[in-house]
Amino acid sequence: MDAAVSQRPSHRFELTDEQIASFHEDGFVIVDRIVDPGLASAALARFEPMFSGTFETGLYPDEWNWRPGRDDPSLTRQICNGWKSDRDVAAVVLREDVGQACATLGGWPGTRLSQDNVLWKPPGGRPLGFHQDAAYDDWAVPAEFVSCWVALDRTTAGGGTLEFVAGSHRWRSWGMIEEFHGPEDPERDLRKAAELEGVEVRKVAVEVPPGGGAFHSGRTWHGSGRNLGSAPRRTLVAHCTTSEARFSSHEVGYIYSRYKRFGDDSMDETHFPITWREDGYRSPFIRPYVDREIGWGG
Ligand SMILES: O=C(O)CCC(=O)C(=O)O
Repeated sequence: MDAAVSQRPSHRFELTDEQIASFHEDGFVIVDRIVDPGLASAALARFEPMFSGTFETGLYPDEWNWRPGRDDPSLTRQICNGWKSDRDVAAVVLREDVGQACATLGGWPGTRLSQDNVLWKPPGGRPLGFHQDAAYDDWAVPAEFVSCWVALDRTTAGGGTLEFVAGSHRWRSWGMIEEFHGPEDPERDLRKAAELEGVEVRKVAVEVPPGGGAFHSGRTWHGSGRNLGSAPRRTLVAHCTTSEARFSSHEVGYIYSRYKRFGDDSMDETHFPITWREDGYRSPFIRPYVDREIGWGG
């Protein structure tokens, strides 16, 4: 597919009132189509080269958590901020309509991308522990997320898809879980949190076609089980926060606080781009970058 054409999909995602109400009720909403399947398959084609270290823009991603030959093949492979390394990933996670939807759900004047995740759970791939995203974001103020999870393959309950715990966005904050990557018991912290709340866990699996997915709150418990199917489960996630977010003046995130300047708590749009704002603003580099008119930092 011509990359430049792939950046201009016909479909523009918009939330319905029912979807917004459902997000506030359950802490998530599942959607059959967020991006064009063509955009999803262009991003999918980048997984092999990225995980084996071929990065289209020349820049390494912020986190590259699985490499062939080095890491356990049964782990779920993860790259964070793949958008800096690859424009087909950027074309999904920097979308204006995704930014607008996250701002609507978060009640924000605009959206900033905090990080993306490029996730690849192979057949037999191990779980990701159930957690709340907000626990991983205390280096920012407010530590608030709305995330857009986009399936690039068809997802099924047995295929290790994402699962949400309905209503868990109303539970207390838990903090980081004991084991995130490949735990034997992915629900260990979740069970303790539910016991503290005195509630039953009601899990809902995200089963969607390529290009479909879900939006969830940073407070909603979620995770995923082993991939018992014969097909890989590959996903992009845009973890979004408010356009007003700033760095915490006292909490240091061991990766993302590297982008904080001394004596300045503002977030640089080069690393935390504004994808949509109610006054029409969007970080100016996004369009020419995604359309390949400029390279990284151009
Ligand atoms: O896709 C998964 O299994 C987990 C994704 C996740 O943790 C997230 O989207 O925040």
